[in-house]
Amino acid sequence: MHGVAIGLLSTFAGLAAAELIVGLVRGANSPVVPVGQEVIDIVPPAVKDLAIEWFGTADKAVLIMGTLLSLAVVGSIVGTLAVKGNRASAYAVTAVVGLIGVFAVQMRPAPTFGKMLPPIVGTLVSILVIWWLSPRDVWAARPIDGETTDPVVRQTDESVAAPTVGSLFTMPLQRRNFLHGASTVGLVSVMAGGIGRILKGRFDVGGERAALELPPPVDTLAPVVSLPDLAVDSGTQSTPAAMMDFGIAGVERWVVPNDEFYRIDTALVVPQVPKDSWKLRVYGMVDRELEFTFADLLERDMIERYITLSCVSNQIGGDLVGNAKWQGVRLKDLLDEAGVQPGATQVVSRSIDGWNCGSPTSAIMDGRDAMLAIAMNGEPLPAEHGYPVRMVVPGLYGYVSATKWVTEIELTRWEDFDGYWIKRNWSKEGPIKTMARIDRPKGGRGYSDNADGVVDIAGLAWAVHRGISKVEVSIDDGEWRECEVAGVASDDTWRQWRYQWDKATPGKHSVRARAYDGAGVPQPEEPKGVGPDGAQGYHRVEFKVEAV
Ligand SMILES: Nc1nc2c(c(=O)[nH]1)N[C@H]1C(S)=C(S)[C@@H](COP(=O)(O)O)O[C@H]1N2
Ligand SMILES: [Mo]
Repeated sequence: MHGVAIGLLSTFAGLAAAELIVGLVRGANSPVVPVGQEVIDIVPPAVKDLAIEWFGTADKAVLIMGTLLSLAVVGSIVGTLAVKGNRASAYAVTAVVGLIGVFAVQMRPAPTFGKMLPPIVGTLVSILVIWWLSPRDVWAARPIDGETTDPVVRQTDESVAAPTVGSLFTMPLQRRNFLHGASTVGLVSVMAGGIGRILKGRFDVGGERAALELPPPVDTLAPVVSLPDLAVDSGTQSTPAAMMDFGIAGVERWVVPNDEFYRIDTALVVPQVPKDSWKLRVYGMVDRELEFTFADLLERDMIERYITLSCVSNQIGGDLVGNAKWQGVRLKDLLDEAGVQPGATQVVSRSIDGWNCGSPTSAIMDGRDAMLAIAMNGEPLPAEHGYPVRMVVPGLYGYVSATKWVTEIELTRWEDFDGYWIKRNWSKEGPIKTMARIDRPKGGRGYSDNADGVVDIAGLAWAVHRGISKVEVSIDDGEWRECEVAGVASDDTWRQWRYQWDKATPGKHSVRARAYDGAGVPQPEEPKGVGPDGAQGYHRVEFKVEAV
């Protein structure tokens, strides 16, 4: 027990010391971050998919907890070694754990000495704590079997009599010393860690982001409105978005607010990239290499577009999809300036966090609104959505196009490079599939609608960049009925749809929905999971109508 206590304390003290360094050195992270990050990148795709399936977006928290737990276990072993008189091996194991931390930093993009300091200092502090707390002279401290301590001391110091006292520390003075030392270590650690946490706040981009003034876009796309009468549901909304939004309760809004927008990335901690340190390099198969600062970017003509983003991992009926208003610089303009060479069929984009992806050059140069975005829904990009600059390419899943915290664009051949997820068995091409989602009624047992014979069936449909021409629903597997569709700003956004079922009868029912893209091609019916190129099939919801 005593050894475990020493081990856990030394681990805690090491992590706390590391945290203090994190507060002092920009770009440094707690050792659990690079180690966890390496685990993310190294584990076989099957394990990764399983983790996502089990834990969903909590997978990162689970990974951090797992890493901390492993450290605690190793720490306990180390502490036990130390009290057993095997201090040399205790130090050695601690040093090896520390080296793993340093090694992990080395494996991450742009390793610097500063980034290696947290594991180095943390390890040294751990060793120091083990040395300080473990018994100096094991043999002297070991009591003879059956020997009792001074009864007078027992009466005055209750803790001595506690049954948890290890056999090594039955001597009152030593035990009191240990408790004193342990609480000192605990207290100092909590303080160091706390100070580190507070200091770390300095490196957040929240402040500069709030102060950033966006230049007005020179080119905004006027929403194309084709809405029938919305008197019933749209209420008093007056923004253009209101014409795209039926305003039906339970249906995702046409524009998803930033703080509710889905977030998917491999980053264990959100990269904090100060805009003044940001640079973008355009290189590879181009006539002229280019380099841009954030200020350069702000001086360029900007477009503003509504574009729907989707994750390839979105299940049928899932919510890893959203529509936002993006503002940025057209990628085609930049690439034209650089001069794309013939044969450069792939645009590889890389993030400051090491993540990367490849998009077909054609998808970026064919006139669609592919952009380097700096703003989302009228605000600078939130840090978790790529501040200060990210890519957005209408019509491609995020994993092959939407690089956040982007700092490099390389033109290369399609066959010469495979992006992060392609190496992990996802399809090299990732056009977003046509999909209809039913948001209302919500599925599951016990659903009831206000059953005056009318049930509002409604949701969203997308075939990003191809547009949505028609949505149909089938109730109780009956005939397909055409839905009413809301307006859209362009073919690059999803579209709300609704169907008022006015012959609803009490009892259990089901509804399926299917969408047709702009060319009139219906989404495939055959159900298929998310791998390797996105889910397909009809969304089906079962619900119950209650009599009133
Ligand atoms: N740097 C970085 N960019 C990334 C990713 C990532 O893991 N790292 N994930 C991509 C994926 S898979 C998706 S679906 C989108 C999600 O963007 P969002 O989090 O802003 O919704 O970001 C893309 N850009
Ligand atoms: Mo994704």
